[in-house]
Amino acid sequence: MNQTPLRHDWTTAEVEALFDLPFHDLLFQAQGVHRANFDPNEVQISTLLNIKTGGCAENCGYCSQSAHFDTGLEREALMAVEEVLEAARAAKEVGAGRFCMGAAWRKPKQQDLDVVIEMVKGVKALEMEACVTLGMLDADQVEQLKAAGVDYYNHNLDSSREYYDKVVTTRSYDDRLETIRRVQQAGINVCSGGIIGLGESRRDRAGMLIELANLPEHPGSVPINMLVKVAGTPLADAPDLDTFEFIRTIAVARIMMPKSVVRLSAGRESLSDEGQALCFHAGANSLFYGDRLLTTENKGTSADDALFTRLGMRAIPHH
Ligand code: SAM
Ligand code: DTB
Ligand code: SF4
Repeated sequence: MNQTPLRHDWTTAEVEALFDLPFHDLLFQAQGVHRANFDPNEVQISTLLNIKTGGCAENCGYCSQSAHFDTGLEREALMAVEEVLEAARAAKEVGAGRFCMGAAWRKPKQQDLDVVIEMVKGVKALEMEACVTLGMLDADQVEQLKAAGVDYYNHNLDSSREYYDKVVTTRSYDDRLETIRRVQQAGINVCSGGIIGLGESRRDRAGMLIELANLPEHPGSVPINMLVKVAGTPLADAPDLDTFEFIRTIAVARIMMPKSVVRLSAGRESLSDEGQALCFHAGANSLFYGDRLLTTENKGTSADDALFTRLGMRAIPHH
């Protein structure tokens, strides 16, 4: 296989030039990078579970779970360990290699972290990869998660530094980067990406990908979410995003971070099968498998299986 050099010095002009390419030139380049680094007919599948729902202190303008907006979502306490492990077993049964647990917290409290650690240990005992997303972490919390065997920590940058305070004001971009750095330094794989369709510009999309690629290490997983518009949130009426722009973003992420797994994440409900196929062609090679994301609907597993068959793709537990 070709060794694509990993770069951490992308400039805005270069990345904007990628976005500006004719669509097929961009996809051709992305597919070339993809093939040099991955089997293009394989897709990794992860299953997601919201282990603690709603009531979050942060004000992320897209989120159904923020306590700042009335989205009609009912708050739920942290789930019981056994209930979570039952869901993990079911996910393993359908072939998921990674079990991702999300909690609507700004930062976990110690008593809650103790419970999450039991969940992580239980998932590891099933021989699955364990991923958690719990908000910001201090160094001690990162160490506890590392010791429990967490494989991935999800913490998205979500947008560019410049656009960030249009979306959330209860934390800063640097808070976000700091947690990511701590996680990386502890040797936990980072899963970090963002949301497209927040009303940001192409320059913001480029800026976000540059921040991700210019981290000391490229995140192992890069989830690219399309905004799911949630009634009651400030972004409920965000302008519709051109699907081609979403696909372009995946392609540019693939070119910039050639060895990272790029996950076609939220928003698949509003993509056609053809749209999803173009996302795979652009270099996406992972998705969330299951009927729900955290609080919103996802494509069902039988629809995904049918699509994989039609495209001659294989679902694999991990890369
Ligand atoms: N509270 C933690 C945090 O913010 O890091 C973990 C859970 S949070 C819901 C995880 C990610 O889900 C967010 O960073 C965002 O990228 C994504 N997300 C949340 N709501 C979304 C929506 N309506 N549309 C698309 N992505 C969304
Ligand atoms: C990520 O980037 N996307 C996932 C996962 N990481 C945690 C979450 C998507 C959430 C979509 C909105 C919802 O279901 O509430
Ligand atoms: Fe809370 Fe995460 Fe939702 Fe922001 S995205 S409101 S931090 S659950």
